[in-house]
Amino acid sequence: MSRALVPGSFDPIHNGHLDVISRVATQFDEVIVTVVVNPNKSGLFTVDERVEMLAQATTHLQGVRVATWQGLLVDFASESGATAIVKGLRNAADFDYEVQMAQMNRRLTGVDTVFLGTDPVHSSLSSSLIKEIARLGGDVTTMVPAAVHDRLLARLAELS
Ligand code: COD
Repeated sequence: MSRALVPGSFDPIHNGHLDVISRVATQFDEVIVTVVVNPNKSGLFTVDERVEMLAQATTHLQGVRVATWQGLLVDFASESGATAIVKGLRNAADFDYEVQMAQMNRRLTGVDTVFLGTDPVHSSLSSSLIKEIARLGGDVTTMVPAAVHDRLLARLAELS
């Protein structure tokens, strides 16, 4: 059985993430979307909320499950039996950052990273820009799943 990890902060999941996850799900028997917990960084959403939104947004995708991990991602790959880490690339800056991490991960345990070029429709999307636009009153309805949109506006309203 082929198994891949798709890691990220997912604070929150957006349509670029979802596109990558959907495409990976057609290539591997099992895909573990992994919310990587950074104890030094607090997000807009808690880890549990991010997991919930990811699970909801990927419920239609066969073989996709959601997990959390704190620590070296390669250790989770070994523990879960995943043979690949999959990353979406938006641009050259993503490539420069990701390729070094991919080389280091391969050096650590031999796990390979597979890159998927983003669909151009989604290449301007990032969770931080989406949060900023929504915070400033912009329309992000085409950028995130509908349920995430509702939760995003509700969370920002709570904080204002
Ligand atoms: N289209 C396609 N893909 C996208 C888009 C988009 N519009 N936006 C983001 N992505 C991809 C990115 O390639 C990213 O890898 C992934 O989706 C998740 O994005 P984010 O923004 O939720 O997550 P990041 O960038 O904050 O996550 C960074 C990781 C947590 C994945 C990374 O730091 C990591 O792998 N950490 C593990 C800890 C570890 O092992 N460190 C040692 C490394 S050598």
